[in-house]
Amino acid sequence: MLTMKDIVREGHPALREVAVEVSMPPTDEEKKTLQEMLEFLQNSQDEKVCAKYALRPGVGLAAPQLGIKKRMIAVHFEDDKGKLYSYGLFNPKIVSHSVEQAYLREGEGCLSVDRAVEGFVPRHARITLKAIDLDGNPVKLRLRDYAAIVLQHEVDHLNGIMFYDHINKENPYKIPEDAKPIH
Ligand code: UDB
Ligand code: ZN
Repeated sequence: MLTMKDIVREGHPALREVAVEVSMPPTDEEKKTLQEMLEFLQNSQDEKVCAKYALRPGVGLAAPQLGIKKRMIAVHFEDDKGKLYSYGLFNPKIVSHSVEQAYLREGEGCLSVDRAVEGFVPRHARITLKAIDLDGNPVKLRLRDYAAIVLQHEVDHLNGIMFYDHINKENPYKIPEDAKPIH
């Protein structure tokens, strides 16, 4: 199983590179890696497993965070309505997004960042994302608010972008234009 030791931290070059598309169909190894990424998130949210292996409770993970420069992400979380988003996704692509923005009141963190970084991270409030799921089926997800933010954070990792790249340098707590706070 994957643990925090498998996650690369700031300074690792994979976090700043553009990851390459996975050619379809994925290899067994690619599928296994993506499955393990999803399992890491599930384990990290299980109180017992989390404590035993000292995991940080994660809601999303991108392959570059394992030092793997491939376009694969996993997410596992519930939205405020209790709807579960649990996916391993190949080649996710944001095909459209709202003009309206959203940001987490608490700011963001990252499994690859071992320090607190203060400030609001402006994101699109709504996105439509296309990808191939773990079963090889094309999926089209319409996401809003928290779900949209998590998926944008993970897709950013595939493009070498860290959450703090989006924070206003002069005033980290400047409210982004046309943005609503989440949570
Ligand atoms: C996270 N977890 O996984 F509201 F049960 C963050 C970390 C960096 C704090 C571990 C998180 O937000 N957990 C969480 C939140 C809840 C309820 C709950 C658990 N990520 C994923 C990441 O780094 N992916 O690359 C950071 C998030 C910040 C905004 C979106 C992703
Ligand atoms: Zn991250």
